Amino acid sequence: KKYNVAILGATGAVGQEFLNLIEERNFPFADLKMLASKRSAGKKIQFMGKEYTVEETTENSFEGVDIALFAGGGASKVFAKPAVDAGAVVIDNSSAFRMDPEVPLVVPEVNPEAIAKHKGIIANPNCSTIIMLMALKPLYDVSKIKRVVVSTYQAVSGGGKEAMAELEQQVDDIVNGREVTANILPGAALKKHYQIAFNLIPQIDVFQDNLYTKEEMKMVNETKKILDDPDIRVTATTIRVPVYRSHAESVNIEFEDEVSVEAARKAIDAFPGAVVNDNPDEQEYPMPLFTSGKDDVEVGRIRKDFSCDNALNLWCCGDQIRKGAALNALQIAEYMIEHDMIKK
Ligand code: 11C
Repeated sequence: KKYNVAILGATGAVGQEFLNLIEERNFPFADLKMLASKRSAGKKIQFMGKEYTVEETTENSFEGVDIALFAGGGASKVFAKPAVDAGAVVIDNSSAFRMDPEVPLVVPEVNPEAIAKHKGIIANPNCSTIIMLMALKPLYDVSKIKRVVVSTYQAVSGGGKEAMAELEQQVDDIVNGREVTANILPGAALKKHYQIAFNLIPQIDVFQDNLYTKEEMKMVNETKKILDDPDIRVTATTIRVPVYRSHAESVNIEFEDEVSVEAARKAIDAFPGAVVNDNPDEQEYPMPLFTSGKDDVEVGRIRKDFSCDNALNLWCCGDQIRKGAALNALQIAEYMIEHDMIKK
């Protein structure tokens, strides 16, 4: 069977990665629609030997579409309902529906069973949540997790291709002695912008009343929903770093029972989509430079937390645009196809 697919946000970083992955994974598409905002309408995209013209998204864009892959952003809220009404399954990478109790929030290796409860929309979690959960779930299956303390080192790709271009431009300006400007990070819509090149920005997304950022609270709330564990305690500090496309995270995990380093390594290595890269004798550990462009989330620096009973520290890295966004969404679609869950 082949499916009619629409990509909303086809010209952005996640949209382009959808295309790479569709080709690479031999995704069974029949017709492919490239949708974007009015600004990008008319652009040409070459894909698998064919030229596609980007169309402006309207409420009528989804007639005959079986699977609508939404790359994220504000358009999701506007077009999810029209797409579902037209009969498409929407796999949405934005934060618009993630905490909606009617909408499954899915990492296919972690909670695929949630997909069956969908009513047209399935939400893709935030990238830093996905990457952390790829390391946490195999450990959770060894012993229930009581508490997680996470600090993230997030690539500029999370801010879209404009943020990636901004980092590149700033580095070029600095090394060539030109004046540096900042217009995108920490967020295009925010009132102040800071240089990311040779800097760190301790703000991802907007601040909430509780003094955490929205990104930090996504990690807290989405983790509870995906693990179906309202009692798991999570606290997060999310930082933007001058790295192109892989997010890295330092994670402290407190378990109900003791989990040895060996047991943790074994569980993570046996988990699909996660690999252990942890060999201190050889100075081997995950690094964003080497996980970029790859599908697997790498986990290393696994060690006992001597300051707390039943606790481990680890470090994980994963490509934000792949497993953190487009790959996870496409895997949801593949799971649904495999289980004959897409109406034709
Ligand atoms: C970042 N995590 O790194 C964000 C990007 O809720 O899907 C993705 C935002 C989201 O900036």
